[in-house]
Formats: sequence, C-alpha cells, structure tokens
Amino acid sequence: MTAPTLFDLSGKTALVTGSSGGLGLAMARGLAEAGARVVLNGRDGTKLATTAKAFEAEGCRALTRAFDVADDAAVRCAFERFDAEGVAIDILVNNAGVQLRKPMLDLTTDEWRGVLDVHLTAAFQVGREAARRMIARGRGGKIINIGSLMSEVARATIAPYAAAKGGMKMLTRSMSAEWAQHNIQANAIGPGYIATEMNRALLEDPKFDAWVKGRTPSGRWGRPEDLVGVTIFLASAASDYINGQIVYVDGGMLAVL
Ligand code: GCO
Repeated sequence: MTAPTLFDLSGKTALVTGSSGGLGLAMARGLAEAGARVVLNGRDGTKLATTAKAFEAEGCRALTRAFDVADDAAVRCAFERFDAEGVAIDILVNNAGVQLRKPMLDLTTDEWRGVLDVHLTAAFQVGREAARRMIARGRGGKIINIGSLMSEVARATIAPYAAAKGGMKMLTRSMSAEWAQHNIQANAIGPGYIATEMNRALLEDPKFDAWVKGRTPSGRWGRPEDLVGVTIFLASAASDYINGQIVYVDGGMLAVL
C-alpha cells in the first residue's frame, strides 16, 4: 500500500459519538475529508440535524443518529437499526463526554455515576456492539477512545471526569487484549486543554488561561482541529499494527514539569 492510500478512508463508515459539536464534530469532519461516510451522534436530534446540514454543505457525507450512548437499550436499538439498514460501522470514535467541576465532598453518587456513564460505560456499551459486528463481518475495525490529560494526572474538582478518563485508557487496553486477534485496533487520543464549549469557563478565567499557556510548551490552548491528524491516522491502515496506545495531543504539557 503506498503512502497516500495508507490514510485513505474511502468506503469506510465512521460513527463518532457526541459529534454535534466540539472535538467530536472536528474529528467527524476530518474523517469525512479523508473519505469516510460519517454517522453523527448526539442526544439532541434537532442540534444534530443542524450540524449535519452544515456538514453536508461542506460536501461531507453524513448520517445522523440521535441516541443516548449511556443508555444500554438505546445503544442496542441503534445498532439493530444499523443492521436493518445495512450500515456497517468500520470506525468507532468514543468521544461523548460531559464535565462536572465540583469538590468530591459535595458530589452526590448520582452525579458521580452520571459522568462515568457518559464517558466510560458508554464507550464500553458502544464498543461492545460495534466489535460484535466487526468480528462477525471478519473485516476487523478501528476503535478510538477519547481520553484526556486526566488519563494520567488529576486536577482538583473533576474527580469523576478524571476517573472516567483514566478508565478510558485501561478500557482501550482491555479492548486490545480481547479484540486485536480479530484485527480490531483499539487506541486512544488524549487531548490537552482544547478551546471548546466545555472549557469556556476555564478559557474565560484569566488566571487559568495564563496557567494553561505557561504550563504548555506550545504556549497555547489546543484547537479541535489539532486532533484531526491523529484521528485519521488511528482510523486508517497506517495504524494497523498499533494497539492499546494513547496518543497525547497536548502541546507537550504531559512531557514537562
Ligand atoms: C478541566 C478541563 C480538562 C480538559 C481536558 C484536559 O476542568 O480541567 O475540563 O478536563 O477538558 O480533559 O485533557
């Protein structure tokens, strides 16, 4: 396979969870530009439809599927619909996530569970349904879990998010342990501090903004587009012998003190 075709996703279908905005939308757009047919997902069907319109205006093909990835029955139903419509998911990006900034002493168990469910349980549920079908088809597949700097380090007031993102790293390795034999490559991306809606409060806090810029060797916040290259790489034949890895796109923050 020559270099240019290594990254060509033509003929592939990619499901990106939580892709009506933010990182998910940027990664979905990148996968589409590399040739994949993309399935956009979110809980809000109206928001998803608006996103899909813009997406298609840019010439990118997109299906939309509104379902809650944290709801097991909804996930199963979504995949049964894929089956019925002949939509085979070759690439799964487990991106859906929420943030909840609160000291643990003030956190309820429901709040804790809610964050873990959207990130970690959802990635397990959607991953399981996608892998079942990848294995049955015998064509392998790609699973990309979205971790975080918090897959390695913690910050006060975001314990459930950090626990979930630490879990995403080990879920990725568990997927490799069980599914690599079926030619499924499961890897993760660890974004650093990226300028997204989820981080608006941090971006607008002059002290936090200065800290991120000072603590990051690149001297800036990441942009959602900074994740596109590594997403295409991990979704393509270029990463066929890479399994269980997490690639940090953090401007070097984790590499230095
Ligand atoms: C926070 C942020 C971080 C970033 C990102 C860093 O409150 O510290 O939300 O968690 O979003 O995950 O990798």
